[in-house]
Amino acid sequence: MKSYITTPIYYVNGSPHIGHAFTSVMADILKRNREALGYELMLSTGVDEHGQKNQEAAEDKGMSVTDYLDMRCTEFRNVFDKLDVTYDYFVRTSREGHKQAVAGMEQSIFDKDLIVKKNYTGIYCKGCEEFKKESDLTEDGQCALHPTMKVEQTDETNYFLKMEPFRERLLQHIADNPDWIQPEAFRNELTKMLSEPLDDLCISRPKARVTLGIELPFDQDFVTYVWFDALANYLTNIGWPDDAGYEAWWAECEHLIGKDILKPHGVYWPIMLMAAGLPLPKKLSVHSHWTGAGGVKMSKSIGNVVDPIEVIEKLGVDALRWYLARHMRADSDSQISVEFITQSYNTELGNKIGNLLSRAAKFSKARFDGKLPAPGALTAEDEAIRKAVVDATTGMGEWINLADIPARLQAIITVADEMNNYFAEQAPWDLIKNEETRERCQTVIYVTLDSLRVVMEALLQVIPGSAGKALKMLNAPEIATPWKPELDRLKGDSDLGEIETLFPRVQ
Ligand code: ME8
Repeated sequence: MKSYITTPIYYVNGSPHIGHAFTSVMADILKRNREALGYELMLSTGVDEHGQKNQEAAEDKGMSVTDYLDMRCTEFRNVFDKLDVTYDYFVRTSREGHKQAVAGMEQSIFDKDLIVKKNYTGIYCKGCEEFKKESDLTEDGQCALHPTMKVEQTDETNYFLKMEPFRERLLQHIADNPDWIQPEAFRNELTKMLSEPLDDLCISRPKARVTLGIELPFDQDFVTYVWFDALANYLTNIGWPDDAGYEAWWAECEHLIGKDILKPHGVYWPIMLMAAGLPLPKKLSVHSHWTGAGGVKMSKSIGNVVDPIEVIEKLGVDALRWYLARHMRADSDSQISVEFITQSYNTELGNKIGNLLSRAAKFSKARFDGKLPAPGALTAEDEAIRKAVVDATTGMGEWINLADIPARLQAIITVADEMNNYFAEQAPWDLIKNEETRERCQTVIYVTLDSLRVVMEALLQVIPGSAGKALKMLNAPEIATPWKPELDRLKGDSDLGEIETLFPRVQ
């Protein structure tokens, strides 16, 4: 069983930001989920190195294009490493093999007479790297997504891919495969985009304007349009066209994308694939955006930008991973700020999970000779909390869709509340005082720590560093694959590891 998960490849005209961190972390969570289920995984993430805005960013820094791209590439890799994103393949579109494969794809489509050369007059947004229609622009004539970048009037001869011959077929594919694009709101949006005839897609840029790109195989005065080049990464990463192994991965490919790039992934890419005679990806999982507090777009001038590295340095990587996973919404925007992240870290991870672990584990070590005691007979309360923990974590042992992530974590937080109530009600600190209730105390401690072990095993998919540490403290055995919540895997009367505070409180 294979699963191939992709993230967008990010433009390198600036440093990696929270949006980039987000999609790659979600991809990593889905990867860890599939791995827990026993799948063989391929996760690709990386950078989109061509196009006009990257070229201009290098010029602005006064660097050679190659040095600039290398610098940014290292920066993105470092951030993903710090985020514990376990990518299997880091994409660079400047790679020679990628460039040759893209040119091959273009030539094959050209040979089918699906690419035409013509003059085009229109408006170009460098931010989107796309031609715009008047109707796409704001009242003052700018791109709604990149209002400060200033659209440009262009009058150029270019090469265009015919799109309209494939529109009906794509609509049919969406109708026949209702899960092909999720969530539903974006399926509807895509269907709407496809409800009217499609303009031909400009797939070239004259070298007179843009040099940073892949030369067209059939006309050396042009480079390939950055989107045509970038989208093809999903195939070239897995060895298309030469490596026979690519087909098995491609058949299981799921793209994770933000709503801003729905059109390239929902319209251009499937049509490019159809034109090249290739099958479509298995799935397109779309998410909405993060905004600053109050729903305001993040911007340097407002000062509400959340920098992933600053958050990691202040609160640790798992505070960030947790917030992103727990508070994301696939079909509506969500808000993020350092304050919100701190709050969710302190109250959810710290108070509800970390504290219970350190209280119960420290108590156990202090009162039972450094050990986890063996349980006695279980009461109805013990059985109830154990069942609740299994129920709440079962979802992490099943296939998770991007949009499901927050609900699965909400279930864990709810059960953590119940575990805290159980612990408070059973009051092991009272039970230890009498010889007659000592065994009952052992049982409560065992049930609490074994339940926490189940929770931590489930959380390995989301906050692997902290959950791994917790499992070490508990001296838990290796987890089995496929994973599912299983009780009583901690051995009674066994040594506990060193207990540290998992989520130290941050003001
Ligand atoms: O579009 N909230 O690159 P890009 C959540 N190179 N996610 C966000 C976000 C936000 N506020 N802002 C950005 C490109 N993202 C192309 C892609 S793929 C073949 C080529 C994330 O650097 C989200 O995943 O503009 C979005 O789709 C992506 O970053 C855009 O990154």
